[in-house]
Amino acid sequence: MRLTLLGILLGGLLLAAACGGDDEKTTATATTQTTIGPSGSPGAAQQINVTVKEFSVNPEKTSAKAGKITFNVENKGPSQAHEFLVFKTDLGVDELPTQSDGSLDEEDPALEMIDEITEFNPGQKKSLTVDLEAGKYILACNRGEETGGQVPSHFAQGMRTAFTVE
Ligand SMILES: [Cu+2]
Repeated sequence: MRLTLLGILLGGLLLAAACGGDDEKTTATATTQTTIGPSGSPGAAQQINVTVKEFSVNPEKTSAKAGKITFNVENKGPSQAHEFLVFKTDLGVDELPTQSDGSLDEEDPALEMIDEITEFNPGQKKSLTVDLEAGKYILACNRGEETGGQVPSHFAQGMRTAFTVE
């Protein structure tokens, strides 16, 4: 009964959004999110501090509850810029697909790219908020640093760690 009513309500909102002008559309969208959003305080993300450095990715916790998660990532260097990638995959942290230089093959279908913080310098802090469903994830840096014509991958040198969402 309640589901049916909800369906009618949502249908009405969608209809209103489709027929209305921009103002009405905005209102309808906000109402819908309030109705069907996750329980608990909306918008409150779990905060997880992470440090990245040469060469590791170190979250203060290796698991979180499904929903919004904010990774507060600090680059502790000491000397190199790092990035922060969030991938969803069923593969273990040591069985991930790599390219010939040892870097993570980000295009592999076994990986689902969620989001990233692009390269940032030692001493800097950046935050990334993602909405994660239950599953297995990888937190990684996949930067290469040119050295004598080679590009040793940060990923290959250990900048990867498993993260579980329950
Ligand atoms: Cu790195």
